[in-house]
Amino acid sequence: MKPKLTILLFNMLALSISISPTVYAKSVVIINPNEFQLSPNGKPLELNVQMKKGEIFNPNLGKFDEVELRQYLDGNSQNTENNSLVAPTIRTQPEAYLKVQLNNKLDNDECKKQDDHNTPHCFNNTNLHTHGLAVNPGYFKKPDSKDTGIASDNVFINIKPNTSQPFQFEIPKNHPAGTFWYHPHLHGSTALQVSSGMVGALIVEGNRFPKIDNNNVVQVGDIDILLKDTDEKILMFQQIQYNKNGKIDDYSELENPTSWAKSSRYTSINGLVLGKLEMTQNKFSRWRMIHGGVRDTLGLIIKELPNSADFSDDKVIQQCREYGEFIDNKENKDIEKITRFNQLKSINFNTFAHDGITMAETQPTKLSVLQPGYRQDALISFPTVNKYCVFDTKLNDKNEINKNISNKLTAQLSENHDLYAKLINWVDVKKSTEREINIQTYLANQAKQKELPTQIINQIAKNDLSAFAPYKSLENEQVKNNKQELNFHIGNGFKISNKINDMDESKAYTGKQEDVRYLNFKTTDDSSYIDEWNLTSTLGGHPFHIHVNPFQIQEILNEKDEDVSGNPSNGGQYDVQFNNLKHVWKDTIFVPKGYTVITRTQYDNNLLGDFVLHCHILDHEDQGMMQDVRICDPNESLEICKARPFAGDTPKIQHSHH
Ligand SMILES: [Cu+2]
Repeated sequence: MKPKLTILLFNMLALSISISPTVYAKSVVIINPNEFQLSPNGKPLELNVQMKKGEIFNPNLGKFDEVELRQYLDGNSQNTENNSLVAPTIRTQPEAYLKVQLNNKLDNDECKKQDDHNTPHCFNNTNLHTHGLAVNPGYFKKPDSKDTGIASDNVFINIKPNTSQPFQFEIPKNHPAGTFWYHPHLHGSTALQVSSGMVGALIVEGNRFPKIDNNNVVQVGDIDILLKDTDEKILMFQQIQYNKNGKIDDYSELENPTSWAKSSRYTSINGLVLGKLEMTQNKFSRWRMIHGGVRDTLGLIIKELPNSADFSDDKVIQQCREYGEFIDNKENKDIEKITRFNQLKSINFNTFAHDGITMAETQPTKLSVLQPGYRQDALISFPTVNKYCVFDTKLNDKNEINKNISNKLTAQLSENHDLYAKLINWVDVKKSTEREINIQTYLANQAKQKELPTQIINQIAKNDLSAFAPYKSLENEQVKNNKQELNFHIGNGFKISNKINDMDESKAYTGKQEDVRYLNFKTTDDSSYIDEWNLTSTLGGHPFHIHVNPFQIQEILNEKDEDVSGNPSNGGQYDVQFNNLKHVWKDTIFVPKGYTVITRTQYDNNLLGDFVLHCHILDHEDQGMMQDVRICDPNESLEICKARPFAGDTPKIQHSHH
């Protein structure tokens, strides 16, 4: 029997469309989440997991919904007033030992292990994953110690209610500075906990200056050097799910592709729906955007609301919604409203980092596509004191996790852009005397102030940020002969195959050692340790994520085998989602059905061990779209590497504590 999901995917049901809000949001200002204060005496951060009451604005009903959800809280904070449904930000730096004590204070619900571990279960058990950090995936343990040990980024441990677990993340000296995030990752309860808002920013802050010798950059620096005096917005996008009682207990509320869309809920930022973001005219802010939601694609676009400088908050929200949230589809096109929407001026995202990794250039873009797990860092400035609407526009179906089968408002805007525009938040711009400058001039000015070498200042002025891009390109490297292949498939479960475009040998997660994917072992036929991966999907689109080691995009081939990762203004093939990703480093990449995503990776030999790769639609992951991987010692053969027990079965000592 085919699962219900498959039937739903093929039955594009026409559901009724409703838009009749009479009351709009209270004016709520989006502020950065609270931050953990790092203890000077090296004591760990106290990260509590507990139920917490809060409220979320519901634009469809024009009222706040009372909720009670699993949340991360700062165990040392006296701030009980704060009811924002987002976890505190962790800020750390290269070479730091980030210590966290995770205290699971959820009720002991005496969960029983399911017969099938791919049936979601044990929603009060948890653990902790540092998404995107290149850190040890295992345990630290003193050889003479009898206790369980101190965990690093180990997603196999199970922290039960009323227990605590110490973590220590050793951030390597060469770790990139950037925007990462943390969330629970226990197979079975990941989606439900992340859907409750258990997501926090994890920022690695760098202070390294680029070094030059004989006009060559011999050591890259951190872009943070240039942005020390720049305003920073941490924007955690969440898709917080809850039932009519404001709770989330039943997994069936998550598990099919229509659930989020049908709920008509809005993506929140730092726990706020339709919040107000405060900016200053012509002053760049660094937006650290994190997609911490479970299952909705974001296509962000910022539009200027004409003559709106004196609008009240309510009027801004009302007007933004009128501009963007109109009913439109293939059968029923409202050309007038489409034209009106398109004529609104757009603001550029000057994106300079994907998934926390600084690129060799800033990329101006009007549309910022964020899939679950993605991060983007962008510099944004607003030229007028008008108000601005930030919309989530509807992309065409193959680029979206949720197909056009719900009462989400849709608008077919052009052949290439099957867009609709749902308001996410809006921007209030404070008047200033600053003059408008372009992004290259802004960054070059910052570099001058920091007294960087003239050569680097000149590079920055020409949009060359290679002095700040941490990884060397693998595009010209020799790769291993045996390519890594992976296919996502849905059919009698949520599955992965080790062959591209293959359904027959695809498997749901087994957790068995025989199904571990071994990487990085010594082979006789070549000397290269660089892996090339080919990623495909035979049903739906899935964000591929692998822990610990990021990868570099080489090519993204569409259904016609055209590479769409290039730049269309230099003759590249247009693609709404994948343009300009060629040779960009990421840790999560969307794989639509029919596409082939080709990446390269060089595993960090200081971070050997056992971890996972998976689909970042987290309810897919909980139901089996996950695979165990082991990074072998490059000096050992596959046979020797295979002989060691897998961490998922028996936690083992990875690394001695030092
Ligand atoms: Cu998936």
